[in-house]
Amino acid sequence: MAKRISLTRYLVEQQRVAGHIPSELRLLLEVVARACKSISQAVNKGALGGVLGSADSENVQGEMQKKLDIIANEVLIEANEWGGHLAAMASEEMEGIYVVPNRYPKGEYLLLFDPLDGSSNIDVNVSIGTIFSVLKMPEDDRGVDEGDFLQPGSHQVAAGYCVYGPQTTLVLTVGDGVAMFTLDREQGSFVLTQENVRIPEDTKEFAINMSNMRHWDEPVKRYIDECLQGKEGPRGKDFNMRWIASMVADVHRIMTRGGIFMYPWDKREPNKPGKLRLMYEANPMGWLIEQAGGAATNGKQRILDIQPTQLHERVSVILGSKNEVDRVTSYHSTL
Ligand code: AHM
Ligand code: MG
Repeated sequence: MAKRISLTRYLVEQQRVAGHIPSELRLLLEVVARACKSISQAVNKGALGGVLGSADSENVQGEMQKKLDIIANEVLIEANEWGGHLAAMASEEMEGIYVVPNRYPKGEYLLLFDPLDGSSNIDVNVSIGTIFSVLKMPEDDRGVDEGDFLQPGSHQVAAGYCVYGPQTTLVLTVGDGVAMFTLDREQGSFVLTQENVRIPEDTKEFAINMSNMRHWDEPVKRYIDECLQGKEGPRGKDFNMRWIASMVADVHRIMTRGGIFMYPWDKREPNKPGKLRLMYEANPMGWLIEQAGGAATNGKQRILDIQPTQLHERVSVILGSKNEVDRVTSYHSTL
């Protein structure tokens, strides 16, 4: 029987053999994975756990929160605040940063998360997930504040997501490629199921919310229009479309078989740069995609090079198979 490699062993080897991560970061990632296991359990219980439905509150973005959004946020905070690895946390569901209380030791890392991405899919039993990103405190910084989080995605030291679908799968990078772990529910542990994930450079599958078509900018319209023309059009091949409306699930499909995902800027709210959040969604996903050989841009610039100016900043997102992302990006410079 093939040897099973647990997440713990994988991380220990990343630390000891490969020298990629310090022990503090390894422990932090173990805690995040443990929190994801608890969230997975709550998600699985669904109506039996009384966790479905709205919470009658709004988050900082003015979106209605679901009960599970709040539960997942609390699970991540409670799991991570006492371990001594973190200085502070930031979440899509909290207005300001959460500084580790003085009663606990403080570490040198900053954790950012979207506790439950794809909230609109919770009640209809479609895959949802947790997205996380880890940064280091700037050197010689004495007290932690919001400004410490405003680092470009290229500064991330770890990033990942956990998708709660037919299987619970944790996908992780510490800058040495992408590894996938599947939750073994009987054993209660994540087991390595794929290493060195590679996204094919070409694809015949795109993911975008087509109902927004009339609001798109010209470059995105041109790209999708060419895909829709199929074999008879300039691309000379037929394209397939998928849109799950959970970024985690759409990105997971791309990690598995390639594709391009877009949530571009559109004219509905011209002053907003997009729907998705740079720090909790685009940066961690962008780094994972790049680590698997794909690309991630906002149409004009590599996502990971964007200097954030606000914690809850939004961004236009185009990511996935490299040649397709390069094509859409080139349309932005020629139109
Ligand atoms: P959320 O973080 O509030 O769940 O919103 C982000 C989600 C993404 O997961 C998904 O790609 C997108 O919103 C779907 O948006 P739409 O419903 O406009 O298609
Ligand atoms: Mg989200």
